[in-house]
Amino acid sequence: MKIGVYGGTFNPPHLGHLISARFAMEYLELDRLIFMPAGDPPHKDLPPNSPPARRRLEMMTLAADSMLLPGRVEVSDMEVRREGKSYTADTLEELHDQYPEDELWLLMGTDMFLTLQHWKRPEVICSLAHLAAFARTQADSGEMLEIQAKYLSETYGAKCALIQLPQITPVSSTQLRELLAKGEGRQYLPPAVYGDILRNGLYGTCADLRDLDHEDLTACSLSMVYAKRHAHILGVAQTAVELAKRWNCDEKLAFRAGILHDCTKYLSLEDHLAICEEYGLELDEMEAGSAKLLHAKTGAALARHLYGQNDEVYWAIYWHTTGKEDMTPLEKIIYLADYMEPNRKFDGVEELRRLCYTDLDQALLLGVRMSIEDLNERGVPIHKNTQGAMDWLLEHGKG
Ligand code: DGI
Ligand code: FE
Ligand code: FE
Repeated sequence: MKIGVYGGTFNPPHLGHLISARFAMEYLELDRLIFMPAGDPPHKDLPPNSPPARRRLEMMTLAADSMLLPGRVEVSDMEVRREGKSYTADTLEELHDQYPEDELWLLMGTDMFLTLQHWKRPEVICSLAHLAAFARTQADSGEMLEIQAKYLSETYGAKCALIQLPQITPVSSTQLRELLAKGEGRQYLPPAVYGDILRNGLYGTCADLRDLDHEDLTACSLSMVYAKRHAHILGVAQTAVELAKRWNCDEKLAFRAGILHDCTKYLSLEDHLAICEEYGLELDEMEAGSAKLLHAKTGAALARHLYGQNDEVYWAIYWHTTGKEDMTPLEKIIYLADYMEPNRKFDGVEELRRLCYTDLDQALLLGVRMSIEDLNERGVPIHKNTQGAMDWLLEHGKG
């Protein structure tokens, strides 16, 4: 197996890293790629406003996840865990012990490649891994790299690949930190990384989370969930806006409820219960044991208390999983957008989409009915509010 090892401070990780990683994976035909954030980089001091290593590791984890290559791309905490300076030779020894049969490729930028002989134990590095250097600018591609490759090969028996990147993202982490402090630069970051930076006030950003524009609110929400759910969340927000237009509801509120509706989807039951406790949410027995049911309530709580959303948004999120009797138009819209946004695929979804634009209550009835059938088939107990939604629609002649 060919394994790429991409080290760096990732302070912060940005699109340039991801583009070069993806390109290297194809170019070198790597089976796997391991991002390796440095704990304490030996070659440079981190600037004073740098977040701690654990936070850089978390940002890198969000960035790697956004590549949507689960099983192929991972982030290692090996250097963050290790005491003292993060020497690449130590890391490669550890990786070699872990993967004795595999071919390791060390990926790095030009500047690193050109100084490799000054690193600690370059002979160890070159014996345990092949080297791949990214040429960052056109000028890089020239003679210097060739000369260095020849030198490393003659001196240490290194095998080198020079990778000319087709598309250079015109930003460095240094520039990016400056931009972030001025409230700029989000276009250079995976949205989830940008959201993480905002939520934690990193790099001098001091966004008021209770007053974010839609783009920043989106970034924050996406930073709270795995990337495999991003398309769904964006789909719900977009669909909710379209339904709001159709049914004369507030499009902005629809967007915000849609974008935040699943923000707590991947919290543990323990974390859900802690949020419920903090905000005084009352739970029945079924809810208290089900993270699946609780994410609607905790999502609503964070929308209100963390992101400053109003009651309409709060309740639309609160009821999005079960529904309830006598729902408001916005509650119906979020429930239905969640059900039939463009990424949802199941028998009958077309019929449900059509009904959403012709008769909201008929659509709701169909949605609740399908939901109950599905839960019954899977042997999952029906929550009283799900049943309440159904009974109310039938009693009020919507059937
Ligand atoms: O969060 P999503 O996956 O986008 O969708 P959702 O908020 O509708 O959540 C779906 C999950 O909620 C699904 O795993 C089943 C669960 N659920 C929905 N209604 C009920 C329910 N679970 C129980 N026990 N009872 C319900 O009435
Ligand atoms: Fe949900
Ligand atoms: Fe959802």
